[in-house]
Amino acid sequence: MIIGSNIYFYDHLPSTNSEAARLLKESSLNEGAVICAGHQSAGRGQKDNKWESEENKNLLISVILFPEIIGPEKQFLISETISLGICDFILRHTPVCSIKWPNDIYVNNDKIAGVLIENSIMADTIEYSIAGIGLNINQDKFLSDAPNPVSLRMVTGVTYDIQTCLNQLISDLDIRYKQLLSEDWSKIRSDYTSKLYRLGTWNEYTDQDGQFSGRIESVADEGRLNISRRNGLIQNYGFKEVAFIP
Ligand code: BT5
Repeated sequence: MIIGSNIYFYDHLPSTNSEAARLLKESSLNEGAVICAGHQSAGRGQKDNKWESEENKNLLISVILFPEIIGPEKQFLISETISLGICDFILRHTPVCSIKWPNDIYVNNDKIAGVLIENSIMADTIEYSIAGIGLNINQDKFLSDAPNPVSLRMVTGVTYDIQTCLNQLISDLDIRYKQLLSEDWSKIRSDYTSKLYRLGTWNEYTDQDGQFSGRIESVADEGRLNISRRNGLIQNYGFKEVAFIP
């Protein structure tokens, strides 16, 4: 086992990703170390976004990776690998799970988990990658302005043992990470594509030119999203260049 080789538990932290970065600077951490918190006072999403989580109800973890064989130009593979591991975990408990590009995890039209990957890039290599995961397990009420949160308990009606869920998630992430290390990248890419939220169906989006009707076709190697238009043209988008209209 690589992921979960060491697990560090904290009752409270500002953010597991921030703590992981601090520990990486101060001490040596093994690859696969997992920083885990019962509560975060400053859980982070992309840019200035925040992550809401009621104390001891959910999974809040950061995984330390040293993915030496992945060059910076292939870093989206790390996102794909982590998203797939989370999906594998959710699919143990409920039959539907998809990945809203680039790395929100959905059950039906609701967000059950978010991923914040922070890579440190030195010259031509990824020095380390911190994969932060917030996964809603037993929370029933969300108090932030999150538009569509959902938890596993809200989906299935079951109350889960958080420690058991952590062990299952770690095991599922470990399997996917080994797939990445064995350079089974076409499998990772095809599994990721096949799980894309809204793949192959017509939906509404907005880009810098306004609203349009589009169909998600695929994700390019570097992680850009290919969306076709009614006129047959395919356009590709980077992160934040296109928004999904509910
Ligand atoms: C994410 O960002 O979805 C990545 C969240 C990663 C959180 C984990 S927790 C452990 C680790 N340590 C950290 O400090 N962070 C990571 P983004 O795509 O920017 O989405 C954030 C948005 O999701 C917010 O602005 C809300 O709209 C919504 N949101 C917040 N909390 C949510 C929740 N619990 N469930 C569903 N949606 C939520």
